Amino acid sequence: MIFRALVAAAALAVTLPAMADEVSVKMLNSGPGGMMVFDPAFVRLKPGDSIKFVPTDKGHNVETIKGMAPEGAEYVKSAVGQEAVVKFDKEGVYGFKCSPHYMMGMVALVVVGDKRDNLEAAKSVQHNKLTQKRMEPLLAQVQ
Ligand SMILES: [Cu+2]
Repeated sequence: MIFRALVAAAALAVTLPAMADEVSVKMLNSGPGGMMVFDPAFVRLKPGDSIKFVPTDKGHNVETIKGMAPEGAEYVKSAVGQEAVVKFDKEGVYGFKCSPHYMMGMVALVVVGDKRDNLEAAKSVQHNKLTQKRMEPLLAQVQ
């Protein structure tokens, strides 16, 4: 009896496709991390998952930080004030900024899958002092 149930469960696990998830990240003038923030600012994903960047407050966008994306990843730059859905197929570490508020430390970090090939490269990217202060604890969450 138990054996049959286990076989059935195993067959189900194999035949069900891995479900892709979509995570919402709000873009805010003021949030848990202070002024001008992505919320959450740190997101962990499986390959194939997406993030919907929601301009809850207008005047924000999302853009790839140069040097903070896995090789072959698509460069992202959304229009200010517009919702943007970004799909993540390449494993690795992704840094994002809001173009108008990068200097104010509006950054986010996304980790996809288990590969960390570009982590050291991402860590070596230079930001201004305020942005660096926000980026460091995000990078510290990558494992
Ligand atoms: Cu912004």
